[in-house]
Amino acid sequence: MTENPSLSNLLKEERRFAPPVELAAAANVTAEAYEQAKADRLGFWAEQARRLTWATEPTETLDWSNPPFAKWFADGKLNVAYNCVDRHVEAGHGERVAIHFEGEPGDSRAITYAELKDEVSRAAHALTELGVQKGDRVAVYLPMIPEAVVAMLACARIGAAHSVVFGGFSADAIAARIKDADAKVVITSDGGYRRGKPSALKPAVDEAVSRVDSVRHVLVVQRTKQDVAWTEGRDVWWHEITRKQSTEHTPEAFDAEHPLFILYTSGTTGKPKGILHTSGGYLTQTAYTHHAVFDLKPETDVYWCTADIGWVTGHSYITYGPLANGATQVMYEGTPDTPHQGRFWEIVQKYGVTILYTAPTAIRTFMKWGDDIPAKYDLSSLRVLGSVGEPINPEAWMWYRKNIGADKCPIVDTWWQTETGAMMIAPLPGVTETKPGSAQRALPGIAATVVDDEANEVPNGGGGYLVLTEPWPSMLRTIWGDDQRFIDTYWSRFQDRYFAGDGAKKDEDGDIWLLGRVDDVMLVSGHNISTTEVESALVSHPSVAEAAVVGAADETTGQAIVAFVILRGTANVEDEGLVADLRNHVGSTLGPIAKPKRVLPVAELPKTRSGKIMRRLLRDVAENRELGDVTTLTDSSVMELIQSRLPAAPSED
Ligand code: 6R9
Repeated sequence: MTENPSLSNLLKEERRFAPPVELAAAANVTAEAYEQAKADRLGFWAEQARRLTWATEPTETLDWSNPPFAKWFADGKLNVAYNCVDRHVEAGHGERVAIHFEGEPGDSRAITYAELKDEVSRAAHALTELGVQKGDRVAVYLPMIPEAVVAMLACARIGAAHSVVFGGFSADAIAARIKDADAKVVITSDGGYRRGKPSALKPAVDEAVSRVDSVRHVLVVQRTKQDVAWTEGRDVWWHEITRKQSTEHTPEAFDAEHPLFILYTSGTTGKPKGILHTSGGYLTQTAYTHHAVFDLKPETDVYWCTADIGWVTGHSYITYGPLANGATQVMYEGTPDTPHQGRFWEIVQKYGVTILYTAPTAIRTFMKWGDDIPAKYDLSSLRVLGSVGEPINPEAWMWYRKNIGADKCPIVDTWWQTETGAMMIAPLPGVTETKPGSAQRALPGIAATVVDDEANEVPNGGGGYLVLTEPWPSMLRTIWGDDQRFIDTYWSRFQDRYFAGDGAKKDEDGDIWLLGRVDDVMLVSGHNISTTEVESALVSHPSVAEAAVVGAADETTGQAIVAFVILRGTANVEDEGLVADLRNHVGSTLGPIAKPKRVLPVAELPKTRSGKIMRRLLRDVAENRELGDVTTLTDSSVMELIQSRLPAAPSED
């Protein structure tokens, strides 16, 4: 982004949706919160911290004497697991369901808060018996089963930091993460159910553990009952060791800054970064944002976040935020199309889900599958819809609102990162007049803005880099074992500001629109064009369900826009006129500068396990290079499919 410092602002969106009157009248958080936080930001967070139960109440809110190393609520002490479980039982809610588990094969299990307390206590004793102590690290490699939540809370309860690794990553990835964190114990399972069949997990752990020295025990949950290799003395069945433990366990209070977990993000280069989160500030912000942004009413709502536990969204909005708030939630093990493409909506109907939190990649997939599928189910229980993970294209937003939200549910598009720990920019469902495709404004107590190359704030209507200008309670504290990398990665591009890596623009009202990673921005004839805007223009064409665009080296324009599109169920791939039509559609929506040079219909796009499109790989394809690292792809055969289509793909101009 050097030739022209600001990002072009091409897309105009005029649609507006007021909050539902009833929701606004009873909303957990009103517009006053913005005023209150603006007048006294630290006082505001101190008040939110009081939503938690502290063994020692903090007197100091923020210590920012050694930036960028923050300490929040430093003299307070608490136990995170106690806050997520025990205190609800003590308050008389032991019979409330904490987790409605729905297995992929159709088995289900309801776990009350009282039962969760017993299970977490037993698991905590079991970890202690295996030699895990306060300050140790435990790696977790599990499918989406309740034991994943129990394992995380058991670690928190005894003051050990967990490091959850996606149950789909390779032995290499597990080994690298175990090594970096020096984990003593790994918690895994025999396998899990995915796409209608049991898939094994333990073999990858066995291989990883054989390459590292730190692991003393592997604790194995029995899920599928498939055969497993067994190392005597090292491997321990979860059900055998937990069965003999007491359900009484006294939680110890730890410092607010005691490490809670490490979660690795892949990053574009080099070794994965171990993002470190601590206890008091993290739990304060995850609990507050879950209460505010979803308007959670724990007595009546049924909440469902479809994320995997191996993603930060699973940490903050399945385990910690919802449980700290005493929510009843659904947890689903499998994929949205097993055994049929209506599985999600069947689950919404079965449990009467009121709040649904999912990702744009899922929404675009549902669009592709067709409107008739959700239409077969009763979705009338829904009242708030959330989105996270990528910019949501306005057309996908509209589809979500109409086909899932019956044109009445507010949509909260939540921008945040593994590093931020909790939501940072999002509408409030009882306050904000929403705009399709915009995350809108920083939440109360959060300071975000958009700056140009020289760190000057851009005016309304301008585009540039998204930065956070004040520390926040759930911020990462460092990169595990590498303070210098923490400083270099996040705090050196702009002085005293956290740079998130994302491009963004402000509209005429000052609302924020995320424009994708700045590494992906395309430079076409001297204009910085965001991938998001071109993709959104393509998705606004009735034939397109999903699009990914990249800039490929071009002799005349510097870079040329290459678009990969997935067509909707009804569109015909062989339709000769369609490609020209799509190019013209983008030209008329955004202007001629944004017209893709090539449009390639494909069946699938390369995505990470959390559903983000990997444009880097598409750039390799578009520039006829050998593919870079594909290990974090959900399905590596996707790239072969795309490459095989290339020679035949029509090229324009
Ligand atoms: C929570 C999560 C972080 C990156 C982030 C941005 C993208 C997430 C978004 C969004 C636009 C949203 N992102 N939410 N972009 N609108 N609502 O996804 O964490 O996996 O660390 O990814 O995801 O690019 O920088 P993580």
